[in-house]
Amino acid sequence: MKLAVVGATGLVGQEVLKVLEERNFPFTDLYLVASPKSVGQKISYKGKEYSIKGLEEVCNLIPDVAIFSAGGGTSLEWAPKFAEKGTIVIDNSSAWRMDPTKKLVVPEINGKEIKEENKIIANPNCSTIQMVLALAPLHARYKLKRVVVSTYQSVTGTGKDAVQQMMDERAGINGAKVYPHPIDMNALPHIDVFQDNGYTKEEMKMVNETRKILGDENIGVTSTTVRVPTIGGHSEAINAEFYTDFDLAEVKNILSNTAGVIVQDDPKNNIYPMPLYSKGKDEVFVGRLRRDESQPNTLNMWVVADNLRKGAATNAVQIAEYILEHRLVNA
Ligand code: 2RA
Repeated sequence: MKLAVVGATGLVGQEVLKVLEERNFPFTDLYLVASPKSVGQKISYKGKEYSIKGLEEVCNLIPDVAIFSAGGGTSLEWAPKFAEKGTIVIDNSSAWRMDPTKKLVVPEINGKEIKEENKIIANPNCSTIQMVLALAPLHARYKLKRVVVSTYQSVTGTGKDAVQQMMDERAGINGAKVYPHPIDMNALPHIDVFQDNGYTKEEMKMVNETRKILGDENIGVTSTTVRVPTIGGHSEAINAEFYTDFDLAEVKNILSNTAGVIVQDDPKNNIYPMPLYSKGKDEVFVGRLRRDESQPNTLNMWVVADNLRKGAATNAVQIAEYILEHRLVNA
């Protein structure tokens, strides 16, 4: 099995390498790809040095699987070229997510949708992944009617320069500028670009991707996404209305028995999920479970996950593991 990691020097690419190492992902060859200015530089993986290569060179080496975390433009141009040669591309960008011919996969929810002919598989947006992982088992039991979500998203979701901007501001240095406003000691209700309907692209990702992954176009979803000066992960306040009523103890039990979800819900002892403690973890943490007392069949919860892990790298590696386990790759 020949594996390529495209965008190997970025925050997500670096996390992909960590996850591959931790999970002892089985490959015979590893090709690391980054922008032309990084070609020839070395990256160490499990004590071995790998030289960074260019896209064309690695495309011609025909890896069995390529995990792309290099932005939408690179994916739009190069994923089809890799796929044409027979490589399965697992793509972290938003380029292919809403393409009706492409699967949008969270393996625990809809891994079964992946078929041998799917050569480009889309990894959902980070804020969507953690939300749907918590909602999917509740949707299966009580059927979702409407979701209202507000996010508190880590600067790591923007990339290295955004982390630098926050750190520079904290140190009083006039340095990196990624956001249109200061981010430290601030909250920006602005993630990705604004659309004609007044929502940001990030907000519409949460609407459209949720419906596609859960396979139900009738679920109402509305979202406000906010960047906050945190690093460990994204947090979400989710208000979920169901068609049927639920028992809170049963909700807790369902979530506690959901693969990839950890319930941290003991408010009397100040136990609830926090981004500081989700950093480097693969699970999605759920807490503050309570009834919305303003209307029937409605649940409030607080969901936190490391956006670079389950929100990106871990989910992508899990897709690669799924296609290996189910022999959907000719390696
Ligand atoms: C963010 N959702 O946090 C993005 C990263 N894919 O900005």
